Amino acid sequence: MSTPLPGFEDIGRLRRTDARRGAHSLDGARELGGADRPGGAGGLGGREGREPGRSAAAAAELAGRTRREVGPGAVHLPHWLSPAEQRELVSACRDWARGPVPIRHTRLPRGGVMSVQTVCIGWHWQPYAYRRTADDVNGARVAEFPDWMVRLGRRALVDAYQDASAGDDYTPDTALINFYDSAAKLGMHQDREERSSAPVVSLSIGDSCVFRFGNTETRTRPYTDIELASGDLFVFGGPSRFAYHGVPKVYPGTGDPATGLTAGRLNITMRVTGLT
Ligand code: MD3
Ligand code: FE
Repeated sequence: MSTPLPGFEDIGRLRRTDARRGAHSLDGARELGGADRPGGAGGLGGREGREPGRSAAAAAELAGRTRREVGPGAVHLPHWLSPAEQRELVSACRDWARGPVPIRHTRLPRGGVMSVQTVCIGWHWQPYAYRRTADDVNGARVAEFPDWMVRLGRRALVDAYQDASAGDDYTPDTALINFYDSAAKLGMHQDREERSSAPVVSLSIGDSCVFRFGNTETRTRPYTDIELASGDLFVFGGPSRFAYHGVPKVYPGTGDPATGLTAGRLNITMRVTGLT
């Protein structure tokens, strides 16, 4: 289970970008890519990695990848993150993967080990509770949850729910950063350790995967399988917040190395713990 971290192998050589204070470059996201987003002004494209003249929204439309409400309060917004935002997030996650709490395969209480590797910020999730220190790793206090990520989460709710005030009361205080190598999977589960029913914001970067969105009653059918690709946003609010979900498969080699991830899949989920 001691898989190296494909795409994260140069962790030790990267400078710490999260040490920067104040404005984060992800705050410039509206200028970088806002016009390409659903609900945006409808840009003429020109962003890297795409044919000139075709915006991300137009490309998504052609590929059948457009905003979709998968269940009540569950909204999938393909191509939400620009290539520049994806690179920034990969860089920030690489810094967090180094410490203060190193990324690791979470050990389960009954002896199992997760194939996914996880690092937490804000609060440390350890099956099945949140705490400030990573007592199952190195005992260190986790990195602070940055303000720029709060703002990113608010923007996610505005765009997903197409409501300019949807993010006003949203203050996520933890994120689980999951890294999937080509063999990693996540079984069907609910996220119930948070003492809040605020939405979960999920961002995917790197290889595509099958995301299985189930129901609130059982970990089995009925469920909907959705392909999540690099740059996709998924927001889980309302009744969908407590639905079973999982990741049965990653498609190796489908990510663009320009994100900074040469292999594997990165998923960031922001949450409100309701803890103080
Ligand atoms: C729906 N992560 O970290 S993201 C997790 O891709 C987790 O790494 C998956 O499930 C991943 O707990 C799925 C989508 C997601 C995350 C949290 C949810 C969907 C959710 C919580 C409630 C409902
Ligand atoms: Fe989950």
